[in-house]
Amino acid sequence: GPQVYAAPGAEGSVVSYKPRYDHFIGGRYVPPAEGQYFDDITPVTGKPFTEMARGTAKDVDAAVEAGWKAFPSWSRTSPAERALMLTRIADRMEANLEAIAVAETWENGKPVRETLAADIPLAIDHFRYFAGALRAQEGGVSEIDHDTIAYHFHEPLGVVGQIIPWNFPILMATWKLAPALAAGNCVVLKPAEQTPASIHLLLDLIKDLIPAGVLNIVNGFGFEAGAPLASHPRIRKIAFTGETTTGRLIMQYASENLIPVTLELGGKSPNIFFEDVAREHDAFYEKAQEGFSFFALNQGEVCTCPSRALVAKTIYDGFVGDGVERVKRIKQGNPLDVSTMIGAQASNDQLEKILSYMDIGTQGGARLLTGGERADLGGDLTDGYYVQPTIFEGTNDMRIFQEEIFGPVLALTSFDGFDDAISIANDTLYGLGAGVWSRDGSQLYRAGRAIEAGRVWCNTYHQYPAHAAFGGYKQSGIGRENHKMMLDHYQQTKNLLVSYAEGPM
Ligand code: TXE
Repeated sequence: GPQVYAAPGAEGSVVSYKPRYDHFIGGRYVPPAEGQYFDDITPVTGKPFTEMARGTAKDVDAAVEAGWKAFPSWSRTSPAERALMLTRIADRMEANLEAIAVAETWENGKPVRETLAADIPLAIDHFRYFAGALRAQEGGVSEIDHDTIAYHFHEPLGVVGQIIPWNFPILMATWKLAPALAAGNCVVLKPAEQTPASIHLLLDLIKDLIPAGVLNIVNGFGFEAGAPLASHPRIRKIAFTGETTTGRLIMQYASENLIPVTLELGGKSPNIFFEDVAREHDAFYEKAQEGFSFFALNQGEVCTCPSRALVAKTIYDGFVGDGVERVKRIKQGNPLDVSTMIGAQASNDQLEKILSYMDIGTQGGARLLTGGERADLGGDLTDGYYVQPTIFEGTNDMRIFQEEIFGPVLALTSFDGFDDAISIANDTLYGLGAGVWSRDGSQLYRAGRAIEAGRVWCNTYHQYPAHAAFGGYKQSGIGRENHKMMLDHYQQTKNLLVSYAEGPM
């Protein structure tokens, strides 16, 4: 590929958008019932580039209806047939990798080197993984007595609702779509209002592979389109990724209909560096330094962002000094340039939220070690939403250590011994991710088991393979994503209890 991809709309771009996108319902594009559209803005330049149908309850009704119409025949397809569809989707995505990656970058502001190497390949693999997992799934048979048998079948739930965020638009859609479709459900998906376009670009590439009504997409805002979906009396499950406060609402809506909910919510993940990390300045030390700088990956807009670093007191000055130098070298620039390492925040709201936390940090008594401001990259990028990677030093009781900022802002502190590290790590409402770094396997194990989080990376960070379970403890959520266990989240168990006895019971 080129060094700098052409911006969509410019000559030579691998992406071309339609001027407007409608909802996708029952296998075709349908204009919004209320006739309203809203602008989709690229964070790269801060300018609108296409417009989206603004969904309301009427559109959601039509989409749920279309799902139920498709469900009887879709739910009776064989696992082999559904797995084949998923692998075909994966193949189609792979053949169009560059276009999807550039679209995702344009939509979200993240560097194209990541969308090319991580976001889109991970999404592709996710479809392949669930195709395989489905083929390998088995039911159960047990003997109640010699003439009586209990069969356990997996059955799909029906039409399910899925509401996704803007930080990994395609990957988050894939995490929800692949298991739901594999399991034989029909889906109504609502993309985040900040980032709907890349999902529509993907849809255009794959829609001929999916039977009409099996996948329906309603665009729009949280209260206008998301709430009617999550509270719709005819959906059988709601899956949500977003803010913890919104997650509470989703659970309330779902309680009206008594449907299952999976929630993937916020985090304030600790990244712990034990003393022995700095024993030598070798390749392992470099790897740990890289792990320290990962708070800025994806501009910090990751639910598992290692946004709190805990460094052993005895190595603090040297390790942090090296870490700050490394963070200063993170190359910020045009997200479409393949050498860029940090791009733009996804929206103006997010930019403002992050900048407000710079003040909250300073006013709360934290010490700024690097960054702390909006980055002006000049030219077309001047109005884009760029923030410098930032490190604050302070204590775990400060707001910047307790509240999810969702930006490239690290809250850094020290600890004195193993127990202190664990107690600081667990002193949070959240429990999504964590990192532990040590040369001592037993220390890693003990720390990993003691931290209250659904995913603890040991001597690594920010890896998201399809076959490792992902999800939150405490207020970070309910349920899991990834891993074949997800099929269970999208299925119910049918038990047939059969008597083969020929005589009386
Ligand atoms: O989230 P929302 P926002 C965190 C992060 C970020 C903050 C705010 O800290 O700064 O949340 O982001 C839909 N009924 N995370 O406001 O509102 C909405 O349209 C139904 C962490 O964007 O939770 C979008 O599709 N749906 C996070 C989705 O919910 C509703 C990822 C997420 O939006 C709704 C994103 C309602 N009442 C933000 N209100 C993570 N953990 O990965 C909103 N939505």
